[in-house]
Amino acid sequence: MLRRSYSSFRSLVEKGELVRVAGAHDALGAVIAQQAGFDAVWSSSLEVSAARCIPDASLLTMTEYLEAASNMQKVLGIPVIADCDTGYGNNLNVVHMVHEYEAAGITAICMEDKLFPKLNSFAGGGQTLLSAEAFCGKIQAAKSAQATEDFFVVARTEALISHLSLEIALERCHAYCEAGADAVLIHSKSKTKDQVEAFLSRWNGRRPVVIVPTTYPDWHADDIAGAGVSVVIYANHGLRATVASLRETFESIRRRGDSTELEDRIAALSDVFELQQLKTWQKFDA
Ligand code: SPV
Ligand code: MG
Repeated sequence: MLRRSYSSFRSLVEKGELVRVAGAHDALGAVIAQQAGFDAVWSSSLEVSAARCIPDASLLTMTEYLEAASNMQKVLGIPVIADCDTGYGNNLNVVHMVHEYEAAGITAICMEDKLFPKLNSFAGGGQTLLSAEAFCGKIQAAKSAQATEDFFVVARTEALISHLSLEIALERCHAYCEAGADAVLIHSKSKTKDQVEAFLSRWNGRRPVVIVPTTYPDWHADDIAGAGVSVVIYANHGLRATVASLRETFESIRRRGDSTELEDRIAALSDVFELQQLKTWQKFDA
């Protein structure tokens, strides 16, 4: 079967177990994440823009991000959650975005409360946020635009990233839930889990919480689940692994003048053919 059916992101969250998500920028990375046993794939703005060697700074258009997410979803048997940055404009852009993503079979999106154009959370010192009121308007626009009950909207606050207080982060997230968000993402660039743990200890639990433990990588998934997190996103590990592996591979071939040293460490072509579902395709030619 070339196209696989998949459950919605909402149905995963509603199971009540920690949903583990891996970031990707293309179908290949997404399928490898699925093979590793991840529950869903994060179509990451950082990864998608890095794959083009341009900054994660609202440079690509909605259509380009949608194409990346859709290319992943087409070959997956697990749902994609699409990183939709700030929603690509105002409330009208958000409505258009939800129409387009939902029509492409994407069952979950995430929007963040930065001002357009945004910059990646780990680049620069923290940005000015959109007012909570205006971001609530975007959430309402997104929720009113969805065609199916299942469509899932994650509201992400960058309050802690922008050095605002825990109180403000909590206040914003509570307001986003009032506006209809299906979950909140509390992002942090702290070197420890403490900030996020403090948030969780004061969260009212009305909606699931999503985290992205890039800068606090030592928090084990079991403990993350125990702390009350519903979704954990390993947002950029695939991209970073790709960079390291390509570099090692190309440098070795250049240095040695042949590729024998690498042959055991790089994927066999048969592995690549399997990822391409070559045998299934060949049946059409039988
Ligand atoms: C992404 O992966 O694009 C994210 C997460 O939004 S972060 O890079 O931490 O901003
Ligand atoms: Mg992003």
